[in-house]
Amino acid sequence: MISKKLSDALNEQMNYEFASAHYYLGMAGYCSDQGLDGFANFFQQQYEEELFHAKKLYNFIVDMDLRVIVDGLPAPENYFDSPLAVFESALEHEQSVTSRIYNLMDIATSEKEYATISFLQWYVDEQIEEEANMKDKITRLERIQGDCNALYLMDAELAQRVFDDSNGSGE
Ligand code: OFO
Repeated sequence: MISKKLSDALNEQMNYEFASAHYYLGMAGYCSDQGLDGFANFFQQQYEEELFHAKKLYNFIVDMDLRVIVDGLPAPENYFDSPLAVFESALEHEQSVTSRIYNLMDIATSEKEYATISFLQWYVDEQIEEEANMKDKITRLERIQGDCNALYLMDAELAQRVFDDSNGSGE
């Protein structure tokens, strides 16, 4: 029987994933406003990916016969100083998600809830890709600096990103 503490923590993470989607939509809006439609697409696909993460948690909570409790969404950031600042903020956000997943895993492990541990392992693995993806964009933007041609080439590349909901990946 899953404890109330673990059930609450799973709901909290589900709500955090919905908030993450909202957060990335704010970034997409900023990028569109800057004329960077490829960057905007990257964050729109990230929005879809976060909804997938949230709904995966929703389904698990239901499957475990627990109660889903949907919370309100905090207002996301809508203004940034540059595309680099957007990705720095995204990386910081993903690092906070990783730490939350680890805390959740600690609770499940301490309660010997093996089904939840197995379920959460997917998120542990996913966070490696989430952080690496943001770090890669930061490295490239630091190299680009004020080079507009390189920025638009990167924009064209990011326009190709498509979220694949068959496996939850959007590389
Ligand atoms: Fe759901 O991993 Fe990003 O936030």
